Amino acid sequence: MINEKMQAAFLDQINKELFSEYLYLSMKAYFADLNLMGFVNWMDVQVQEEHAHAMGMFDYVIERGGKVTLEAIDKPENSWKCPLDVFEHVLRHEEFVTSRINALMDVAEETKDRASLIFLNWYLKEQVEEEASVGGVLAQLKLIGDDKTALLALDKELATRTFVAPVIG
Ligand code: OFO
Repeated sequence: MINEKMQAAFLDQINKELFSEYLYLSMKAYFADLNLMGFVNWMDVQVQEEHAHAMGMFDYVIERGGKVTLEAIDKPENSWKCPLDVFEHVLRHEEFVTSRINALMDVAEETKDRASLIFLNWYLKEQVEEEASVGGVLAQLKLIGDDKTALLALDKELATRTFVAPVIG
């Protein structure tokens, strides 16, 4: 059975993953308003990934004999200066999430919950990929600057991203 401290840490992280889903949904709406449909698609995949991350933890807590209780989700930001501003926000947010996964691993170590430590390994690896993928788009946006043609080319590229349901754990 999962210990109380570990369960509380997971419940807090489920809330943060659901907030991530909400934040990226808000960013998706921002790009839809700009008619940048490739960026809309990229955010849509991100939304689905965050939902899967939250549900992975939700199912895990239950599987370990714990109880899931949900809290309110914070209101996400809904305006940004430009696509670069959005992706700077995404990277900051993903770095924050990485720090939270590390904090969960600290609790797992502290409470000698090895099953949770193994489970959280997947999330840590996922964060490495997330930061790399966001960093890639961010680097391209920095190169693009004010070049609208280049921005539309990137939009086309981002339209090809597809969601693959992750096998968590
Ligand atoms: Fe759940 O990885 Fe992004 O936030």
